[in-house]
Order: sequence, then structure tokens, then C-alpha cells
Amino acid sequence: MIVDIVTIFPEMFDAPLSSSMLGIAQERDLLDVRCHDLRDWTHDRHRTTDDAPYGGGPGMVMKPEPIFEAVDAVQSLGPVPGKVVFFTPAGEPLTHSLVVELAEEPRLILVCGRYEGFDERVFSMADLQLSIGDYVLTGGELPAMVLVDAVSRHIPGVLGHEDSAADETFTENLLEYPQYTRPAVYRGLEVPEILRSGDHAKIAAWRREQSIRRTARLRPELLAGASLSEAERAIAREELGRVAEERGGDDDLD
Ligand code: JAH
Repeated sequence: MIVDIVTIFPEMFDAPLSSSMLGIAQERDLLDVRCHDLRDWTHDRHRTTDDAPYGGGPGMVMKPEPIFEAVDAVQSLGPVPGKVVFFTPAGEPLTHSLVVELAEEPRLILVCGRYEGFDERVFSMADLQLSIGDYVLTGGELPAMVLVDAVSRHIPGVLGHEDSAADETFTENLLEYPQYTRPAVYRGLEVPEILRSGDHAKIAAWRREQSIRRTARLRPELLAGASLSEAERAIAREELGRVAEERGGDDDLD
């Protein structure tokens, strides 16, 4: 996969892209990340990328011309057309299923803004506008790195792409069961006896129940998409009941 990144801070990408998995993926030619300095497509002495908003108001807005020219120029580099992605707090939420879909693309062009956002007209070039969560950052660079990291793990041949337990959380809509390693007791905290019993059928059943209880407790909205037997639904209902009980039955009132 080829990923082109358009940014006024290309140096921000040096460390995360050279480290560990992403570095190895690039050495093996499974991933090619190319960073481009948006200021290369400015035409004034100060290499200006922002301007005041029409209509007034606080802050500055990304000027459209350098972005249009940069995306056109980067798109022309080929060798295949890239899907153009903008990062904005108003974008579609990035999910596991979207990550898996994007990992199948041969090429992505990621556009990172700064300041208070983009001139709205640049979105006419966008195939996709993405958000990584409901908070405002200082720019789109960190979301771009998050996307590259998440997508890379799904490229065949990239170290660790053998679908991991963490991914199953988001394909099965159940949180993972608790995991332990040695020592069996640490600072008085014990590893559950059943995990040391060697009874693999009992261990599998315990883990499944833990996943269901945890999901009911921490992410009850996921249960709607989970595939549970009637007995498992009963466990989920029991755990939801316990949570309500622990809250003192005050049902959101104070
Ligand atoms: C901030 C341009 N979903 C998180 C997110 C994405 C993008 C931005 N902020 C938060 C952002 C400033 C300028 C984009």
C-alpha cells in the first residue's frame, strides 16, 4: 500500500513511521509512506497556508489553493489513483470495519489540516472525511498516524497481521476476557485458579462468560451486535442487573 501524507509538519511523522512494525513494513515494501510539505504548493514569500475566516470570528482557516494544488500534484505521482482522506472533527467516525476496508486500498492520500480547520471547498476533493473521536486536536497529523498504524496491521505480510485477540473485540462485538501471565501471585493479587487448572474446556467457558460480563458492564451498547446463545443472553442480563443494583437503583437521578 502507498500512503501519501500532505502536511505542514512532515517531520512529525519521522519517529512513528520508522519505529517497529511500520518501519519493518516499509523495509519489506509492504507499505510506502510518502510525506509532502504543503508549503511546497504556496506561492508567496512567507509560504502562507492560512488566512482569516470570511464573516469574521476567531482563529484562522487553511487556504484552499495550496491544498487543491498539493492534492492534484500528489495524485499525479501515481502509480495508481489514491483515495483522498481529510481528517476533521466533523468526519465519519473511524471504526474497525472502516480500517479493514481502507487496508484493501492500493493507495491513500491523507490531508492534515491545522488552525481552526479547512476552507469548506477543499472537501470537494475528498473521498472520505474521518474523525478518530469527539475531541479537537491541534491538527490532523495525529489522526493520520492513527490511521496508518491501524491500517498497516491489516496488510498481509505485516508483522502481527495474523488477526489478533484485540481485533476480535470489534468483529464479535464483545470485549476481551482478562489475561494473566506469571507470577501466579503478585503483591497479593492472584491469577484466577481456573486458568491454572489445565482444564481447557472450563477455561474456554470461563473466558467466554468473562467477555460477556465485561461487555455488559463496560460497553453494554456492543451487546446489540454480539451473537449470543439464550444462556449467554441470560448471563448478560444478570450482569446488567448487577450493575443497576450497584448504582443503587437511582436510574441516573441524583
Ligand atoms: C484539528 C484540522 N477526530 C479528531 C480530530 C481530527 C482533526 C482535527 N482535530 C481532531 C483537526 C485542527 C485542524 C483538523
